[in-house]
Amino acid sequence: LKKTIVSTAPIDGQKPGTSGLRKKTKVFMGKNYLENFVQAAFDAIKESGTNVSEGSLLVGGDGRYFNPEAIQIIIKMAAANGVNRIWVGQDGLLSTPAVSATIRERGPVWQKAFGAFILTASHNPGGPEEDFGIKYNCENGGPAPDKLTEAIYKNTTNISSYNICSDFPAVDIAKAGTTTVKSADGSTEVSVEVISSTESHVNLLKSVFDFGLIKALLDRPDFSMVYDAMHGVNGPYVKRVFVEELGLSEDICMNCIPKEDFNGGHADPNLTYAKELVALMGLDRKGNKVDTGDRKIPSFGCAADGDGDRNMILGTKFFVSPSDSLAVIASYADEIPFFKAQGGLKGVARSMPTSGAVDRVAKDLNFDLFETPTGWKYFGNLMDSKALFGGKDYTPFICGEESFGTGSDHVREKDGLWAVLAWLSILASVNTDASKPLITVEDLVTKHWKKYGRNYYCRYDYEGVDKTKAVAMMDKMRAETASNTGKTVGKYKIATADDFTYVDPVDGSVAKKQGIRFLMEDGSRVIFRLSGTAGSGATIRMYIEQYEPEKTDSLAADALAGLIRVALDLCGMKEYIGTEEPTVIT
Ligand code: VG1
Ligand code: CO
Repeated sequence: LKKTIVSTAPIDGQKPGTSGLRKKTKVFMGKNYLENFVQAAFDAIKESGTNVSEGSLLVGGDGRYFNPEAIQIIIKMAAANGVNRIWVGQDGLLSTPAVSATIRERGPVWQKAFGAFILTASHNPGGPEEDFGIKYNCENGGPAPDKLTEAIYKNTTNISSYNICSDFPAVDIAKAGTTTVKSADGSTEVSVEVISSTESHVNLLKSVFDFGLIKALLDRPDFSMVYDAMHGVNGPYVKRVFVEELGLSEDICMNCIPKEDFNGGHADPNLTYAKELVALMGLDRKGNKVDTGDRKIPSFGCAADGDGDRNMILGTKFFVSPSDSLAVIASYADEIPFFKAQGGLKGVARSMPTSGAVDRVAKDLNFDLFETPTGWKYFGNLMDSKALFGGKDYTPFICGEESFGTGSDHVREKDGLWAVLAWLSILASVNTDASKPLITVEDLVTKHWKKYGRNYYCRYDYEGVDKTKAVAMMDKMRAETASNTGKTVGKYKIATADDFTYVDPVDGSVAKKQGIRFLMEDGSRVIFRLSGTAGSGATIRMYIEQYEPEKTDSLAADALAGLIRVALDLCGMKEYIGTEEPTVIT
C-alpha cells in the first residue's frame, strides 16, 4: 500500500445543500471533483476530533450510475487517509435509512462505525446525463450537522492536495466477504468488508414492529397491497421484508429491481411521478378518484424514492397527504411496540412547511412539539438531546416532513419502509377481528379529520427556473416582511410576515433564512422556499395550508383555490418567473 499525495485546486460550488452535495453526474465524474469533496470531508472529520483509524467507515449508495466507481475511489482514499476498516453494502447498495441503522446497529463487536458516505441524489433522476450526489453521516447515524457541512465546504475552497492509495486492489463489491491489504512494511493493515445491505435494517425493523400482527392483516382475504420501489434501492428491502419475512407473493413488488437510471423514471413517490402505482390504486394525478369499472383495487399501495427514505401511502382510491400521515401515525403510535415499550410517544417534530395537522394531535395527547427547518439533520439533536447534552429526553420520538418523509428515533434518517410498516401496524391494530369488514386507510384518515379538523394542504414546485430571478423574488418578499405584516389580501389578513429562523433548543445553534412565511390571522399559511437539493438551476417551492374545523370532505384543490390565488399575487410569480403554472403539485 502506497499513499500518493495528488495536487489539486479548489472547485467552485461544492457546498452541500439540504441533504448533501448534488450535481450532474458528469460534473462528479470530472477531474478531481469527487476526490476534492471526499478529501475535504476527511479533513473536516479529523478536525472535529474523530480518530478515523479507530472506527469503521461505511460506504454505500442508491445504485445510481457511477455508484460502483465512486465506491472504489472512496475506498482508496479512505485507506490513504488512515481508515483501517471499511464496510461496503453488497453490490454497493445501501438505502439511506439502512445506512443509519447499520451505523447504529453494528456495535462494538464489529468496531463501530464513526460515519458513512452515502452516494445518492435521492429522488433526483440518475444516469450519465442526470444527477449524482454524496453526503456524509455521523456516528449517531444522522446527516452531518450544519457545523460539519460548513467545515467540509470551507475545506473545498482551499484544498491543494488529496491522498489516495492508487495501488489498493479493486474490491469485488458483488461478493460478501473481507479483503485485507497490508502496507509493504507491514505496519498498517486495511480491511474492506462487503456486508449485507439489508440485514441490520431489517433486524431493527423486526424489533420495532410486531411482524406477527402485521402478518395477520396481510393474510386477511379482504386485504391486498402493492409496494412500488420505483427501481430505486428499496427493492431488495421490500423483498426481504414482505416476501421473505412476511410470506407475501412477489406480485406485491413493483419496480423492485434497482437500476442505475431508475429505468429512466423519476424515483420520487408522489402523485405525479409514481404514475403507475397511482393509476393502479384508482387515482388521477390530482389524487381524485377515477372510474375503474369492476377492476379490483388493492387495499394498500405505497412507494419509495431512489434512496428509500421517502414514502407515499395510498388506500383504495385514496391519497394520504404526508402531513396527514404524520398526524395519524403520531395519534396511533402507542399501538407500535417500539413506542409502547418505552412508555409511549413523548416528542413529535415537523419541518416548518409541513402542515400543522400533527400539532393538534400533540396538543390533544400532550406530546412535546418542535418546528424545525426543512431537512432531516435538524431532527437529530432533538432525538439525541439526553445522550448528547444531558438535557430533557424527548424520545421516543416521531418526525416528518411534507415532502413524503416520515420516521422516528429508531434511526436518524427518514425511513420509507418504517412509515409503510407503521401504517400496516396501525391498520392491523384496528382490524384484529377478521369477521368484521376491513377498516380502510380512507376510514382512518376521515375519522382523524372528524376528530381534529382538516389541514388542507398543497405544494407547488417551479422546477428549473432562472436562479437570479428566483432569488430576486425571494429577496423582494424578504425586504417587505415588515410592511406586509398587518396587510389584508383578499379575504385574509396577514398576522405575521417573516423569514423563518430556528434556534436549536438543545445546543442553541441558529439557522436563518429558512423560508418566507405569511401567517394569516385565521391560521392559514403561505410559505416560500428555494430548494436546497436541485442539482442545477433553481426550484421554487410554494406551500399552501388552510385549516377547516368542520368542512373536511372537500377536494383539496377546491378548498385551497382562493389562498393559492393570494399566494401567487403575494410573490409576483408571473412577473418574476413568467408563468404561474407549476411543474409539480403535491
Ligand atoms: C427536499 C425536501 C425536504 C427533504 C429533502 C431531502 O429539500 O423539501 O423536505 O428533507 O428534499 O430529501 P429541498 O431543499 O429541495 O426542498 V431526500 O429524500 O432528497 O434525501
Ligand atoms: Co430520499
